[in-house]
Amino acid sequence: MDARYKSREIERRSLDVDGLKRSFLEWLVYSVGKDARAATRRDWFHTVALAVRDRVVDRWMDTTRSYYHEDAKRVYYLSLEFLIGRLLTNSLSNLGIIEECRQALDRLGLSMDDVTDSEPDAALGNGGLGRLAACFLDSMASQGLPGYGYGIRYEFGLFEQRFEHGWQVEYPEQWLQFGNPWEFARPEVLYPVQFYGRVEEFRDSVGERAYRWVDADRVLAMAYDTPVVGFGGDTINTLRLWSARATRDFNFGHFNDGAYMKAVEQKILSENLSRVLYPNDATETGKELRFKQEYFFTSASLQDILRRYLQHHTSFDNLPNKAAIQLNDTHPAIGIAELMRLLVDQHALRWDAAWEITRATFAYTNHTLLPEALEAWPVRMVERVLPRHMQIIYEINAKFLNRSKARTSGDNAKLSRLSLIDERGDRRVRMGNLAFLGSHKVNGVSALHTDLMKQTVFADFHEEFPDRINNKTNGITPRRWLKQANPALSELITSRIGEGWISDLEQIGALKEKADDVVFREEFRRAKRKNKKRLAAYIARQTGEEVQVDSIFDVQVKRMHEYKRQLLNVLHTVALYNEMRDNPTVSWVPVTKIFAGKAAPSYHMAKLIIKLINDVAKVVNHDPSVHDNLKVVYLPNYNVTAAEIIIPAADISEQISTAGMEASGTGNMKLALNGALTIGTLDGANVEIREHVGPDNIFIFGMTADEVNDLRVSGGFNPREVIASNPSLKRALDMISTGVFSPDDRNRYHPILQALTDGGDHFLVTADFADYCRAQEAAMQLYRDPEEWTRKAILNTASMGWFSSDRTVNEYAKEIWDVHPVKPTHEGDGFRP
Ligand code: F58
Repeated sequence: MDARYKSREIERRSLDVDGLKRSFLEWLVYSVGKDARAATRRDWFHTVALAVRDRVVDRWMDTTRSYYHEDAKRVYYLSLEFLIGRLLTNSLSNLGIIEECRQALDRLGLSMDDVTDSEPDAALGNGGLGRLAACFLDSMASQGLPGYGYGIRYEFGLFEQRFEHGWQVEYPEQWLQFGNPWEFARPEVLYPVQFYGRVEEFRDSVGERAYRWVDADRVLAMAYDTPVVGFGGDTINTLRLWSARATRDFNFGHFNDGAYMKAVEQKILSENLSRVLYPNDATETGKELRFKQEYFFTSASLQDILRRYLQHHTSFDNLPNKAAIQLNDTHPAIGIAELMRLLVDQHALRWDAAWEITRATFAYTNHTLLPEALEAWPVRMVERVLPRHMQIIYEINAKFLNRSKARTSGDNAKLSRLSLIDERGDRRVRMGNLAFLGSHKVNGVSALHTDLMKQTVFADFHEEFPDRINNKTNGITPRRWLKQANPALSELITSRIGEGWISDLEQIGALKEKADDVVFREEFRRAKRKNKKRLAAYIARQTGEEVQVDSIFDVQVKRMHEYKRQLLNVLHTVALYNEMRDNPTVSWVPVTKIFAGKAAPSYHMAKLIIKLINDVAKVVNHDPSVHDNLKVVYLPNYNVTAAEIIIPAADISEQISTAGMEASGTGNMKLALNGALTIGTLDGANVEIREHVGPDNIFIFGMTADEVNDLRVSGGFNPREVIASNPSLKRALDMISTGVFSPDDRNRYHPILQALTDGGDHFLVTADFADYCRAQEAAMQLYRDPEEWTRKAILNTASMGWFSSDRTVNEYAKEIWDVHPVKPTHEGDGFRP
């Protein structure tokens, strides 16, 4: 090879400061096309990202090649959402070259923060479900597991949230506007995906009845690949996202007639499939487009998986030994019918053989018990959009119900609950039932949630298939949520116990003994204070509000939903405000209530609660009689990037959902790992967090899931009585209902009051209020004793080792996927970070 090329090759891989600097200059000029004097921050971000990407490409190919050569069993994580956030710091951190990069930029007169802050946040998800998928990608790569993510490359991610007069207003999130340096477009990786049309019956070569799907519309799915850098840079996995392309760019007939609009109409319509992420959380829109999105990415992914499998194999018998497909919720569950179609219609397998292969290949994770969030598509729509799949679903159902009939000794009510079709009213396909039946394993995401699955949504299925449901408590990646988001605390931890915790979070347990070390406590507090200062500056920039760094940072950040009970928190805020005003001579512990989170655009009650919090903030923050002892802020546009600033700064973590309703929660884990003390109900993974951190180091309050259930079964309770008997609650509600916080519109909050009284207070806000206030009071008292507070905070951090997503994916790998780590062979680049 020409020596000049050779040296450039080496340059591309160089990880030292000089090599990085030279690469940056080269990339800036030759790829971004800018002179250093004219380059904007964004240009520098693109430059650095492209140079970093160079450093992963060889290792990425090595990884892919190793999987191929070993014909390793792969796991395919199918998810309609990947909430990845920014990738620059993450890639640098996992490659172990943050400092080198900082210095290289420094030599160019640039600040690393300016460069990293120019990266848009990739928000291809709504909340916990999407972020879990992103944490799993990081963990699979860091564990050396052959894992692929498959999803949609949405042109618009989750909407940008702004506040106008305190109301949430949505704006499009144009994350791709300036290009995405991390992705590789693969115009040659293209699969047809069909919709509509009809099914034709015919006789195959041996005279058997067979079917083909004809006269369908076609869209193409084109791949975009993003390398997923594992910690240490040894394994680089792939996230493959599909983008919709029209089959014909122009209809020339129309175009020649001068009907330009008509000519491009078809193109725009088919490409709408990957246009926008549905922003709904918990309630399904029932939109045909959403259903088509699900099928679009699932079909393309399955075609790609089968193509890869067929490179090494001629029969499908081995598919379950070479591919595990994990369904992240029911969004890709149509894949069960699709794989049956591919195997039976396209590859001429017999039904029973195909069904066995399908079931052995798929596994399904459930993320919610809320009935309104369980997907059920109208039969009429499925029939129209995917006629062959509807037939297949009927066939699966008929065979299953026939078999069950004998076993249930004709219990018709049970059979109708087991059916894939909900026959009540408008007939619907129950995607949860399809996912259950077509999978060999079904899991919940916390111990409590898995138990409740067995008792509620899947009780009948659990009776039929007692070994199928298992639990996989969620986890979070310590790389992003501690090392990267909280450098102050990470460095302190590493200085005491070494850096083993980054890839083996259980090692963080060694900090437990440091909880009694005064010097360590002091340093732990210093790290927290640094993070609080950073957050205070962020709050000032975002909201104009000045908050006291030494106040309690009481944080509730998550999607806005009634079951998550931000309302309970704001009611406590009003009650505390009243107490402070009533007792001005008491020396109050200053409190800053910090909220963030988006509401689904059509979820009116959630939006009204956001407005209430903003209205309360306006009054409280400007009332001199509380002497700045109470501040309320609602940070706009919560996303992964904001979370990385907020979470490390929290003193208190609010995890206050109505017991039984939050499947797991993962924010609860991030906050506790960063040394926040939890105020929470015994819901989701809070139960397990309590077991790990110990009951003395967490503030538990409220009704248990069993108590909630008993209360509901016995016909509910009378919230009016509860309100009448609690003067502080009554006063807070009276203030809200009489317009103290909404003088411009006194009736604004009637729907909230209504829901809490006549509506029966479904989420038990009033029922849990008194105990919540007690827990808050206990936390405030403890905060007066900084040593004791810090001791408990350290114990929280030190006890969260088990909640690493490395542990979670290893459990999936062993107990569901049967996949094993593969060590890639790297061809002579000498790279060892
Ligand atoms: C969340 N679900 C659960 N759904 O609410 C949370 O408890 C759990 O920790 C997390 O999954 C991970 O297991 C969630 O985020 C969604 O965002 C769906 C998006 C699509 C529409 C329905 C809700």
